[in-house]
Parts: sequence; structure tokens; C-alpha cells
Amino acid sequence: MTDLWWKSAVVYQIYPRSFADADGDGMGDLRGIIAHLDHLAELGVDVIWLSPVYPSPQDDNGYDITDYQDIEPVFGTLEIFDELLAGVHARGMKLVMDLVVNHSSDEHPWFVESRSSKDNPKRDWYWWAPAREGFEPGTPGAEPTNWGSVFGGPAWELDEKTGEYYLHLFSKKQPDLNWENPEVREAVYDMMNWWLDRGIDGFRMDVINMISKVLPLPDGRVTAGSLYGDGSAGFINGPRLHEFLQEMHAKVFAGRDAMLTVGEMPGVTVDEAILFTDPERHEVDMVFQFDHVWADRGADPWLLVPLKLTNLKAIFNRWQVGLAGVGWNSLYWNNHDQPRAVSRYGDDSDAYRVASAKMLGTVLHLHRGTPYIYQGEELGMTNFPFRTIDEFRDIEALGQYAQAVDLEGRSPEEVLTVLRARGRDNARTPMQWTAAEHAGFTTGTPWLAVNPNYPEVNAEAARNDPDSVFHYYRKLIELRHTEPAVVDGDFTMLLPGHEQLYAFTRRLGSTELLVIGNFSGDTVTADLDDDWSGAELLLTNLPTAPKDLTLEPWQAVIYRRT
Ligand code: TEU
Repeated sequence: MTDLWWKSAVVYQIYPRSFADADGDGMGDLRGIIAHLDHLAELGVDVIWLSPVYPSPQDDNGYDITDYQDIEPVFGTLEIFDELLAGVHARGMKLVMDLVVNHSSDEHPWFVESRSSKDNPKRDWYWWAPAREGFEPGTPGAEPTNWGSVFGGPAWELDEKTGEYYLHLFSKKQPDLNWENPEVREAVYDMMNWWLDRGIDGFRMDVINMISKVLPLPDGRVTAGSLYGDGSAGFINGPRLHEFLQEMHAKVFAGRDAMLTVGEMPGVTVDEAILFTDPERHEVDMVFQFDHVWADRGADPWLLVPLKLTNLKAIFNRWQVGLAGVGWNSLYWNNHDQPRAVSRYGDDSDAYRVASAKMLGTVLHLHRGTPYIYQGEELGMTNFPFRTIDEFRDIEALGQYAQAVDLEGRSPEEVLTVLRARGRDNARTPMQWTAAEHAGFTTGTPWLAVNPNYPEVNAEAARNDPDSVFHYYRKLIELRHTEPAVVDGDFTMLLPGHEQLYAFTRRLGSTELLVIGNFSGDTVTADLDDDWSGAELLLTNLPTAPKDLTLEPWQAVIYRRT
């Protein structure tokens, strides 16, 4: 069992660029993180996941790496990293690094060599292909497949020098590594071992379900109105993925204790996730699935689909039931790629921001799985009031906007409406520490504007206020550490057809927990078959306990009976 320590753990994600700036250059850094470790220790989290801090031209804020075994100078040095690691361990926490090995930066020496000539020994470390038969390189439609890249434009870039194209599922500065080549895999495993030997406690694996591609690379389906084909069937959950993950496990994790591995897997299904997370198969401990964060997106990417609570509940229920016997869930509302949870799923108005942020935390943390908190979520940080496209910095927002507006003829306003609601920069505005200038994030000019609500929404204010989101999250984390039913209890969804209430039970032996969250601004009564009148109220997010399961707007409750 010790092996599965992460079942009772809570993970906190740091996006280093936006967390805390110690040297005044406007960009977060490792010394900034060191200075705030007590904030995390007080919150009570067990693990810190650090988004990439490796040397990088920062085309995709560090998800484009030029050296896997060093620290980006803007963030610090390896010595400062060791200090950070020691500081984390000294507080009884663990540190998990981001592993970005579906692609590297185009400035990585591996790719520089690979592109230098067709017969370079590293040529085959990346995906190179000639123009489509019958096409001149560089002419429209000459790309080896019709795939679009995630950040807009085609997934292939012509390299003039050798006249061939290279594949990049993300930006053209993020060429895909060729995992078919055993030398690539060995180089990655060596690098992982080097970090683990240095003392880190595991990895969050970026788009790890894209490393195996279907051969030969197939064209994707083109939908009306879009310029490119959807190549996902050619690279999501590819034919050798399980083999690669098992090999990685054998060469890196086998024999190491108390590690945590989580695979980020856009498009993963429940059935596949059972296989990935079955401990007997030695692949990964848990995966990030995307079903709930894709629930407000339809076939047309530039139309917002209103979120229905019944849909959200059906998704979570499917994952809870599916991974009940074998496997394990990771639980998250947001991260550095998603808008702020309270703005998306709650109500970020003055009246309900605090209540709804706490309600969302309650519902998420009481599911079966390992909860992930994204920096600032514990303060109830909100989306940024973006007005124009110039205010965005994210390569995804800018690239998708350019494709949609300049090439596909969408109206700027329709595209901006979606970016305001869903753009990744919502999550990337600086962490709000104090009511001082720039929210205490930096003494310089922040690389991305601070949310104007920082005088009210900040860590200092939250720590001083016993009724803050921060202290409520502290209690939720403590509950996971003290109540075994939160960790191991069976999950049963209640009221699946209710559009306002999210209700479920967790049962372990003779202990039963009832969790209800009101996802609305109305007062609503939960009509349950069961009588919970004698149960103990463990936690609620409002000053008053509900009577007869009648919940105030955005109220959440946890009852316990034995
Ligand atoms: O994200 C993977 C991913 O699927 C994203 O495209 C995400 O779904 C999308 O941006 C949501 O709008 C990972 C990282 O988390 C992300 O920050 C990187 O940009 C991406 O991989 C490439 O490394």
C-alpha cells in the first residue's frame, strides 16, 4: 500500500513564470517559489508539480525545451533548484517535474543536428517527410499529411535546407520527437533517471498519449469551414503507447519508492485509462482526462456551448464508476491551460465568488481520486477582463485567432468571446500575493497584466480571513488526510437528472459521507430517498447549516454518519 501513497495526497501546480518574481524582471523564478513555500505548507498540500523550468526560448512558456538537464536562467540555476527541492522536502512535501518529451524546442541541439542534413545521425530523431507526391515543396497542399497544428496553421513546416517537412503537433518551434527511434527513448529515460537521482519525486508527463504515431501517418478528416484535417486518430493513443510507457516504467521507475507519475492525455477514454492506470501493468499512476473541460465545446470551436450540470455530472460519474475497481482518477477543475474554475463553473461576481469557489473545491475534493489545485485557485482567483487580442500573450490564443480571423474569415468579436471565456492566459496572470503594487508578484513590470481585483483577492488577505477560500481549502485537504472514506470510499452519484444540485455519497465500511453542492444562485432543496437528519455536518461553506437539506445559493455541505 505504501506504494500508493498518492491516493491520500493533494497536488498543487505551480506555473513558475506567474508564481512569484524574486529578482524584479517581471517573470516568476525559483527564488520566488522558495520564498512562498510556507504558503503551500500552511495550505497542507503534499506534492508540488512544477510546470517546466528548463532552458527554453519560451515560445510556449517553457513547453519548448532546449536542454532537459538544466534550469532556464530567467528562473535560476541548478543550485537554486536543489535549494528549492530541499525546502520542499524539509516541509514534508514532494516535488514533481514536468516532462515534455512529445516534442523539444527547434533550438534543442538534437533538432539543430537533425535538420542539418538528411544523413545526419540524428535525422531520424524527429519526423521528417518529403512533400506529398505530385506537389512541389512549399506549395499549398504539399504537406505530407493534412493535419492542423493545435496552435493554428499546418502541423508541418518545410525546412528549406533539405527540402523536407518536419512534424510539429504544436508550434513550429516544437518539433515532435520520433519515439519509434530507440535512441530517442534511451536519451529520455537517461534524462529522467538523472532528475530522479537528483531527488525529485516523479513526473507530470505532457501530452504523453501523443508519443506513438500511426504508421504510415494517415490524413485526418476535414470538417466544413476548417482548413486542415483532424489528425488525432493518427497520434492520440497510438499503437505503441502502452509498450513505450511500460518500457519507461521498467527503465526509470521500477525499484524506486514513493514516486508519482501522471500522464496528461487529451482525448483519453475511460477504457484506455483503466489500462494506463492499472498498477499491475506498470504504466502511470493516474492520467489527466479532458472530458469535463471539453464539455462546453462543440463541433464549432468558436461557439460557446452552455455547460449543463447534468452533463458535467454524467462525465464525472462515468470516470468514477469506470475507475472504481482498477485504476485511479486525477481530479482537477483548472490548470495553466484552462480558464479559472470559479469563472467557468461557479459565479465570480462579488456576491458569490467566495461561496462558489468553496463549493467547487468541496465537490471536486470529495470525489475518489487525487485532487490537483492550480495556483491561485485556493484564493478564488478569477478570469481576467480581456478586451482586445493585444492583451493576450499565449501562443495558442494568438495562433488560433490568426487562423480563424485572418484565414477562415471569422469575425474578431466571435473569436474574442471564446478566448475571453476559455483562453489560457486567464490562468496565467500573476499570482496575487498582497494588496501592494502588482499584487506583490514583482517589483518590476509583470510579463502579463495582474488581474485588477488583486486589492481584494490576494493571499495575504486570505490568510488573515478565517472565512476565506484559502482556509476552506485547508480544511478540505485536512479532511482527505484524516477521513479514510474520502480516500477509499465507494462513490455513488445521486440526483443525476438535477440541473442545480451535484450530490453523491462515499461509503467505506460503516462510514458514509453525503456531499451536496448547489451549482446555482437559487435556494434549492435536495430531495433524497434516504433520511440524513441524524448525520453530523462535517463542513459547509456558508455561516449557516442548512435545514432539511435546503441549500442556499452556491452552498456546499458534507455530512457524515456511521
Ligand atoms: O497541453 C496539451 C493540450 O492538449 C493543450 O493543447 C490544451 O488542451 C489546450 O491548450 C487547451 O486550450 C500541454 C501543456 O499543458 C500545454 O501548456 C502545452 O502548450 C502543450 O501541451 C504543448 O506542450
